[in-house]
Amino acid sequence: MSTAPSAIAAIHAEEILDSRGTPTVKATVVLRSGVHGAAAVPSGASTGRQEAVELRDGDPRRYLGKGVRRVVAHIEGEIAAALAGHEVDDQAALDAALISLDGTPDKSRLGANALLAVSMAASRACARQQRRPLHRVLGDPPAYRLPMPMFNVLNGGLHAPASSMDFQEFMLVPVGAPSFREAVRYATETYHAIRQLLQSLGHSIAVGDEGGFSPKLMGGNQAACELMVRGIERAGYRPGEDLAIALDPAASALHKNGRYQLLRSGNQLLDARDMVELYRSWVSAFPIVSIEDSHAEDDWDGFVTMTRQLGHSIQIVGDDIFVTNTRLIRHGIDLGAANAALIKPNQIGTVSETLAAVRLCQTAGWAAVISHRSGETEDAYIADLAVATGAGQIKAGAPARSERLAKYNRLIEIEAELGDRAEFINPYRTV
Ligand code: 2PG
Ligand code: MG
Repeated sequence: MSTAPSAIAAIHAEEILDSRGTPTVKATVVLRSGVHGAAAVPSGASTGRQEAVELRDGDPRRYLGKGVRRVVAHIEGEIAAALAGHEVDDQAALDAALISLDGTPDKSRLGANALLAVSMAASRACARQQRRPLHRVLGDPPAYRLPMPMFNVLNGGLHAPASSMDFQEFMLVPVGAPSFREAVRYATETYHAIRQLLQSLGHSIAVGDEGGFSPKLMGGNQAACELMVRGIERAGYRPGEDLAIALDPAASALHKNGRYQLLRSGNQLLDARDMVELYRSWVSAFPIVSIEDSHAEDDWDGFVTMTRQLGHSIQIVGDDIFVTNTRLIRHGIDLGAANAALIKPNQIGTVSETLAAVRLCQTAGWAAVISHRSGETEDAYIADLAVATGAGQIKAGAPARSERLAKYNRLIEIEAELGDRAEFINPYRTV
């Protein structure tokens, strides 16, 4: 047990609420120096089956069974006792201790939410102790690249059940912007243009879980892409050159009995190859640069076909199929099942494993897209993570709602802090 200033003296936890009004956990790591660091864990709705386990109380008398008092107890009890005296400078050792303390392959005993909250809070405490920004502590060597943002401006699927879109996310990608700050402006002006278009057409401007509009458009998914293009033009930008489109159909949620059911788009029933053909037609009709979860999490063949057919022209991202797990990403690399992975810290449960997933992608020549969850908090941890890893891409929802803006605003701050050293590159030119 170390008595160094950077050794852990105490760990506290709190049951707080996420952006959907669902409980989540926040941990605070206190060092012997008196410095402390806190972090809150997000929560998904369209989760992959192989994600690390998000532990909940299951007590129907509180928060519909979704309370996390057991997680709080695990952090303040077993975890705090085991980590007392651990130095936060060595994140890998700290995370290894958390993983072995839990002792299960899916972190189901103590909860991935318990482990991740502590893992992230410890790295924040470390940054504070070293008086360095979080991205400098997570990134070694120092990284200066700001990520290309993907703004989810039309929400469908599980994030907006009443909308007319089966597909979950229609995102604006400001590929022509010269800086992160300008990227935010391009996308936000377009978001407002889309709002005006919806209003002028008499549609609802209610938003889904990630702040994107969730209207009932005639023509479902395709109409959403058309609306994106019209919005880009109305805002005075050039589709494809200034702003492109990225999609997350989140196809696991559409896959039933071996078929993809597009119930909101004229009741279509498609197989994996039909889906590829649908995407192919869209890629030629719309300025699409990236498609995530084009197929379901267990449809490896569908992903391989998709990558063979379209992987040379666009980015194919795996989310539910890889769940930020190096074992699954490696399998995907071997099969050629994608050319990019979505990276969500709470899918795997510690900071070190998240960093390893990004590194694996980078070594294989894949892209890595750092991502929020649909249930978020004001914690902007992923903004620093995106810069630290040099991942080059982030998705954090619409340019609206504070839990989304916290990430974008933090990146604006980091860009300013980096000054002339900051880099902002269009990552799709190389795909
Ligand atoms: C996704 C995410 C984030 P959720 O599918 O990529 O947008 O959604 O957090 O609900 O899994
Ligand atoms: Mg996804």
